[in-house]
Order: sequence, then C-alpha cells, then structure tokens
Amino acid sequence: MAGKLSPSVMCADLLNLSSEIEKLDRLGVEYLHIDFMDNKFVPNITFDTNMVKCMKKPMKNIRRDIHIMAFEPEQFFDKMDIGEGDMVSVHLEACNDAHAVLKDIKDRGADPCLAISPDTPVDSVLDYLDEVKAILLMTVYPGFAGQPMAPKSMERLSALKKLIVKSGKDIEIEVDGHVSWDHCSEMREKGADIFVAGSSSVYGKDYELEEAVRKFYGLVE
Ligand code: S6P
Ligand code: MG
Repeated sequence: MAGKLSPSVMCADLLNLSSEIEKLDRLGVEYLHIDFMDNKFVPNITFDTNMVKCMKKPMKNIRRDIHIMAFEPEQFFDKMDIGEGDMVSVHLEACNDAHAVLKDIKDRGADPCLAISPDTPVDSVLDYLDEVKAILLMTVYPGFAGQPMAPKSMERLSALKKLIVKSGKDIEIEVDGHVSWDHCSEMREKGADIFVAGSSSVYGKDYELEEAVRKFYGLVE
C-alpha cells in the first residue's frame, strides 16, 4: 500500500482552520495530525482539548491523528471526544500504565498508537505490539515544529521496521519530525507508512498546498 499523509495542523494557516481542513479533505489526504501538548511533558502548548474536538466538525473523510504529548494522556480523552475514526498516539515516556491507556483508546473505538521520543530505545515497544495499530517514531524531540532531524533517526526507523517484521504483526510506522522533501523517500524505503508533513515539506514556502500534497504522494508511493 502507498504511503499515507498526515499534515501537521500546527503548521497550517490557523486563522483559516476550517477551510484548511476542508481543503485537505477534498484532496483525499488520509489524516490530520493534531499535536496536543501540556507544557509539562514538553515545554509548549498548541491547542486545547476543545479545539481538538472542534476540528472534527469540518471533516468528511479525513481522520484525526491525535498526537498527545502530555503526562497521563487518558485524562484528556473525554474532552477530545475520542472515538471511532480517530488514531490516537500516547507517549510511552508519559504514561503510568501504557497497556491500560492503549486499551482505553481501543475501547473507545479508536486506533491506539504508541509514540516514542528520540532517546527511547526502539525495542521498548516490544511489550505493546499486540495492542497497537501503529508506532509513532519521533524523528525530532517532541515540542516544536521546524527542528532538524534527531541523530540516528534513519537507523532507528530501520531497526523498528526489522523488529515489526520479525514479530509478524500488521503494525504501521508513523514518522514525525523533519519529514522533509529530502528525507521522505528514504523514510519510505526504510519502512515508514504514515508521514507527518509540516514546515519542512507541505507547509513550507515552495509550493501551494495542493501541489505540495501531490508532490509528497509521488515521493512516498
Ligand atoms: C513536534 C510535533 C510534530 C511537528 C512536526 C512539524 O512536537 O509532534 O508533529 O508538528 O514535526 O513538521 P516539521 O516539518 O516542521 O518538523
Ligand atoms: Mg506530532
């Protein structure tokens, strides 16, 4: 299957959020990547839970890909109205009991996804492979858009892919952070399935959104 796209909404034109979401929906983009932060697990804030909920309104086919960078992420699920159609990532480093949190996401009808930061060993996801739809591999340190790629990200991606293939499970890999025009094809070759696209690609200065989305799909076929 071809690579899937998840444009990062924190990089979009936030004053025209509704039409930005409608545009991506019309273009047939699979996911909208929504970064939620608590200013504790990461030193930043983006959207509040109500905004995350409101982003559902203009969506027809596109799905929310909610990346929760917050301690005890389960406390936000009700307010975000998490349910069927959503993919929800929680950080292994931020959960008291990641097994319970992933089950909570699944019980709500959403796709559970486990995220790991650049300093977390990739084999730490091994205990969770029966419980996830995808692993989100951070290729920058969580908290901000526009960062350079974290060291060893490509090697980590290859190692994670190897580990998943060995497990024989049908688990996707999502890459998030400096997924640039220069990096996305190599990431695809190394096993990435879902690509978070931000300031270093589709929300960069070089192309209009529609052209950028088409170019991206061409690079991750
Ligand atoms: C970072 C966040 C990411 C960014 C994305 C932006 O904390 O999780 O999803 O939004 O990295 O893309 P870029 O191309 O600016 O790195
Ligand atoms: Mg993210």
